[in-house]
Amino acid sequence: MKQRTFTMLKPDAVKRRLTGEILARFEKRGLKIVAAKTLMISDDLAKTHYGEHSDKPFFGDLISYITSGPVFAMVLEGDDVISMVRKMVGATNPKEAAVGTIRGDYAIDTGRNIVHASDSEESAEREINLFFDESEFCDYELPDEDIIY
Ligand code: RTP
Ligand code: MG
Repeated sequence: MKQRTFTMLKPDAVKRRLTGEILARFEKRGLKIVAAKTLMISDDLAKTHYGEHSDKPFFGDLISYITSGPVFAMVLEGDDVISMVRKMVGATNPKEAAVGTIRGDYAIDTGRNIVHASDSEESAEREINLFFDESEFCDYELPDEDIIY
């Protein structure tokens, strides 16, 4: 089932120059980047994006962290891409994330866990619409799609 998911490299990933390396993982897996941009997240956008955590004790730190520098936001497309990217990202606490996952390979601290990915179809639709306009999407065929699928 072809899906789209919202994925974001957090400020620590961008500052540590890991953008290319992490993008390469998604590309090599066969996922298609259909929209992407670097941006500074405003306080309002951060609070809306992470609204489900507004009553958690870590909410303030989470908002400060995600607005502390540029993020690299993207929409990835592929079969069952929502759960696939969550698996590639790994557990929220990088210390518990499996080696081979992005968090398991590049991060140590839950508060600096370098990547976000939508956790459900509802989240994906909400987050994609929050970060991207229709005009920012590219509709194209990859030449090796018949090899990957
Ligand atoms: P994300 O939304 O960023 O992809 O992360 P996630 O689904 O794996 O985890 P979630 O429960 O949605 O939490 C969002 C972010 O809040 C921070 N967090 N800190 N100190 C804590 O116990 C704690 N729990 C969560 C993390 O940065 C997490 O990515
Ligand atoms: Mg989450």
